[in-house]
Amino acid sequence: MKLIDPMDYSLNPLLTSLQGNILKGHGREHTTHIFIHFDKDKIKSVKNWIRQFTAEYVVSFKQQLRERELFKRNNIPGKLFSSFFLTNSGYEYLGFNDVTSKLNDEAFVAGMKNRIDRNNDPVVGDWEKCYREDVHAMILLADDEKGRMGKAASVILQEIDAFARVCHVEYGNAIRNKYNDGLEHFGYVDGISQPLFLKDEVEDFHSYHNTTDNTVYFDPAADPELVLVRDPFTDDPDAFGSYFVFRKLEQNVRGFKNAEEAAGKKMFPDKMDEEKREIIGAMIVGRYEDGTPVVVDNEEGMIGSGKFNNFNYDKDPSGGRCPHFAHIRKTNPRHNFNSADDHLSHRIARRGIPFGHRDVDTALDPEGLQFPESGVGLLFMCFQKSIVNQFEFIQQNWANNPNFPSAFDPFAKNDEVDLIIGQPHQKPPRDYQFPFPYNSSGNLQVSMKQFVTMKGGEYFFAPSIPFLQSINSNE
Ligand code: N7H
Repeated sequence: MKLIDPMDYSLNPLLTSLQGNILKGHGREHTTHIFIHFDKDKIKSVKNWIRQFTAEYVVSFKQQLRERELFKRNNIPGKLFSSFFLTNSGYEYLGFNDVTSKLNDEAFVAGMKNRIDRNNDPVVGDWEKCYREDVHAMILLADDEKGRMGKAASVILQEIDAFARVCHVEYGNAIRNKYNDGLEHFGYVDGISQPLFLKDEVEDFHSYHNTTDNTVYFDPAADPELVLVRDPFTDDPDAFGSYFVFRKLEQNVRGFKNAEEAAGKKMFPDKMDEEKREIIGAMIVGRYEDGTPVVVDNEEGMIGSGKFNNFNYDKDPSGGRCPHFAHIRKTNPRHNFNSADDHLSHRIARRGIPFGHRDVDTALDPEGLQFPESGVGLLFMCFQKSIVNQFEFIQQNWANNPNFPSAFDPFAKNDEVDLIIGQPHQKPPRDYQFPFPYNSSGNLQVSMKQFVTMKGGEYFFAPSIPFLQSINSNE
């Protein structure tokens, strides 16, 4: 496969059979996630409903692209968006007993609860109660109009009631800065760096960054095969699906901000240098709040920062500008450290959205006193071809690993467990070496705890639309 050209008519069968949101985010402001367990002995009703739900609600990638075009040309906003996902036990419930040989991703087959050793997740007993249950399916609803989404959700919940139990419902809500860039709860622009599968998006990247042949430092173009899997449960050769990871990650915003402030005061004790203290958070994330990569600049405010992604770490091998523990450097090193392993193969298509409400904006409470310690965070979601080689690889081999990349490269100083998502074996705090910026040498050693707690989640597959339409209640 190559980059998708939406105007290439020969791709029509692929675009109509693929669910939306996989090759490009749906971009809606609000989401509802309904986790379902089907009732025993209701298989006929379940099968009928899945077919009906698909026809009425599930949005194909073709439809998503058509809505994108309407928005671009006539400013007409998209309608309610919906997708449908099944777990391994969901497939088994539906009577597909050969799932493990056909959808043979080891992680998907086992389910997230049985992979806590891989990801170093908290024990299942510490997950939110609802995530301890055996989930069969998840429905994603997304809309810019919250009321319309709510109405659809209540209709769906009523329908489901006849043959399933709703284990729980989660809600996501985008938060934005003054430039309208999407944020996460620590206050940083999120969703800037993604693998791009559409030809026009790759062209936009080059035009935005004004690249010439010699000035491409990062290539976001990705073969759709990075996230697509031939749907083994239909003969349709153009039917593809994708493995999907869902994780509820709670953020201790106050803890993060206080730690940033305390370390910032140590690095820049002079009150005159107060603004420079933000570099601590930038070194933890790898970007300033506005998106400016810390490897490129040591203060925020770079023009175009909220979309800037044309950089790599080649000129900073030791981590003197952007520490190796920085979240975006850990999760995408933009470099092959191990010649036997292509880092590009581990990329994921991230589709997360913040959850939980908070009243105080980061900029309005610099001391962080009113920030929440719990109840807010990220509904992390991503698509991939292999959960083992993509999400789990990033979590285990890179984020949780205090010796990545120094195990491969002795010049790589200051690596540690990722301070955003790392889940170390030893309980925190751990010592982090923050390099002194502005041409100074040496490091400030700071002991820091983790600020993100995994509350539960599951592994799913987003089946192709032809498969969902073919589920037959007579079989
Ligand atoms: Fe991350 N954060 O606020 O610190 N992430 N992330 N993430 N993340 C990124 O470049 C964040 C999580 C990746 O290509 C940005 O798009 C938070 C998980 C990858 O340069 C910010 C949480 C995993 C990238 C955050 C969280 C990843 C990335 C910068 C959880 C995978 C792209 C914006 C609460 C296992 C790296 C951007 C690249 C970027 C944050 C979770 C992976 C601000 C708060 C679980 C691959």
